[in-house]
Amino acid sequence: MSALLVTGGAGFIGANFVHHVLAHTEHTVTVLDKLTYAASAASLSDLPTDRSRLVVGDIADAWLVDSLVAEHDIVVHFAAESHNDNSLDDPKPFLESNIIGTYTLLEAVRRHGTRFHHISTDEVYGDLALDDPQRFTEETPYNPSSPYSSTKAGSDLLVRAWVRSFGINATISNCSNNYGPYQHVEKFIPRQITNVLTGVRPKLYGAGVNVRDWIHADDHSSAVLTIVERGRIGETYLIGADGEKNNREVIEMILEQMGRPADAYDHVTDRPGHDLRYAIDSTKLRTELGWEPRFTNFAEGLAATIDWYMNNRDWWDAQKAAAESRYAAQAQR
Ligand code: NAD
Ligand code: TDX
Repeated sequence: MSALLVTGGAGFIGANFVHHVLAHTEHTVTVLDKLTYAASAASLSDLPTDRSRLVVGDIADAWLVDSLVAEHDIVVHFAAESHNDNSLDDPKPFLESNIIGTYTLLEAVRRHGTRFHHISTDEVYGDLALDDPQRFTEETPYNPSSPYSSTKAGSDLLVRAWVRSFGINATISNCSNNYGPYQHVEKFIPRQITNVLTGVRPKLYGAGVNVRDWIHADDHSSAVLTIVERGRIGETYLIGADGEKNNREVIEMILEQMGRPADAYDHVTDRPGHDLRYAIDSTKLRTELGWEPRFTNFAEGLAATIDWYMNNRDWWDAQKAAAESRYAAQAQR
């Protein structure tokens, strides 16, 4: 049994991870989260209070971070500004949270000798051509495209440098696109589901040929827990579940599953610098640590996700209007 400090645990993937850890282990969990627009304390409202608590605060607050790290065995670091479109509009919070915030945590785990796991993204590798037979591996050179992905790449490199220079006990994982419950409605899949539920036509950027490699957030959680428990210190593990789909296919699946005509969507202005394709080769994680995804049927995982948004309108109603007004201010997307 360990005491986990989970940064960003009131966000999408962090909340799924906290639920996963409390359901499948004896660990206790402290969430450190600034509760930005992307967070939802409601995602944590049904947790056992004897094994979990929420501390509202900033990962860039060195005093707070030091005192919390001192009380915990393991830090699992999800907190970040996470949305590419917002990073094109205003990059500064991405530097503050993703770079300075990660630096602040690294200095604290260095002082206290604490085990640290850093959550990152496949976007640090840039993008692939549609017909490229290669997928990203742990050896792929970094080539990020957006302000968001460049700050995540920077944070990964800080972790690697702190491992090599100061010998901290850290691992890194880079995962592909997640879907599932508790995802903010600014993101592609919940945006389209909630568009349909509010009588708005789904919005596809450009031609919609861009490919994302989808993984259910619960599979991301089980992979992170596996790496936290058995990963080799200093190593990077790629997490993916062989879920490549282009955006048009996904929008058509959502419309069909929600009983609408498959072509009842609009093409809107493309994202500047829009990455074409992501694809993960997760052989290292599977062979070295024996991890396997559980949600291997995307249509079933998507149907369960649609059900979750249909049954939890209170969770997303307030964030929907705010997210759409941000989009309205960003080049008609
Ligand atoms: P999210 O935006 O839903 O949640 C991020 C959380 O971090 C929020 O609760 C927010 O309040 C918190 N946060 C942000 N800045 C903070 C700060 N300075 N101090 C304390 N808390 C702060 O993001 P997500 O989609 O859950 O992503 C979580 C992590 O996983 C990120 O590091 C992201 O880069 C990574 N990731 C995401 C995906 C994906 O598909 N969403 C895929 C791969 C990796
Ligand atoms: O309305 C939309 N229409 C659309 O076509 C939105 C919001 C998105 N898209 C497209 C853009 C992307 O090709 O859908 C795809 C997915 O978009 P996002 O949900 O914004 O995700 P993406 O940019 O791929 O990044 C996500 O995966 C990697 C997460 O937001 C990142 O945090 C993670 O690192």
